[in-house]
Amino acid sequence: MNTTDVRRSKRLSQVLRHRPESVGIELDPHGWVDLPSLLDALAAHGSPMTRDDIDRVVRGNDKQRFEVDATLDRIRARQGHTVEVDLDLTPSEPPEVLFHGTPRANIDSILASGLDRRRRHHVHLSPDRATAERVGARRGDFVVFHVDAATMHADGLTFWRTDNNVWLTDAVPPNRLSLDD
Ligand code: HQG
Repeated sequence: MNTTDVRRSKRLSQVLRHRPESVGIELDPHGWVDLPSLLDALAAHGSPMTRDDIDRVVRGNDKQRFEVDATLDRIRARQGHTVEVDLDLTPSEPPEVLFHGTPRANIDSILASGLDRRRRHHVHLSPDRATAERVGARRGDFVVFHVDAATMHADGLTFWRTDNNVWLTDAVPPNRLSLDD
């Protein structure tokens, strides 16, 4: 994606996950907004985009962050919201181990109290180490935790997998975490 499309993608993330009111729209209870209204709202608030721009950003997105429903001509973010939405995710059985990349400065706090969801709806976990490294590296020096998802699942804790292969859970207790060597 070129830098203009990256900027468009970030603007869409901000509107569809965090601040729909910044362009005067509301998401429906499942996070959707119809595309003509979104285009009008973006244009009215200084971020004009064409339908082609949106389609290109959705298709070219490195993490497939957005989902377009062609039948109803609407769009939503697949996950990562801070506004209240119900994504209708189906609980799934996780792989034995999941991964979480985080700034090195968080180690002590995470080992003491586990992972919590902070401002998001869920704790986000990665299916492989390389993805967790990319998540951690967003904020500089990082570490990767292994999450004993199999035991958590056996303990009755729920996991959901998004369509773009992010694993979500409510919290990870400290005794189910270990630091990668
Ligand atoms: C940390 C991006 C101290 C947690 C990424 C993380 C991901 C604690 C930060 C997705 C803690 C929250 C999510 C505790 C959690 N003590 N620190 N007890 N519990 N934390 O951004 O997982 O580009 O909300 O380790 O690629 O970093 O937006 O979560 O460092 O997939 O699509 O609190 O966001 O995807 O940070 O990232 P975030 P995250 P997008």
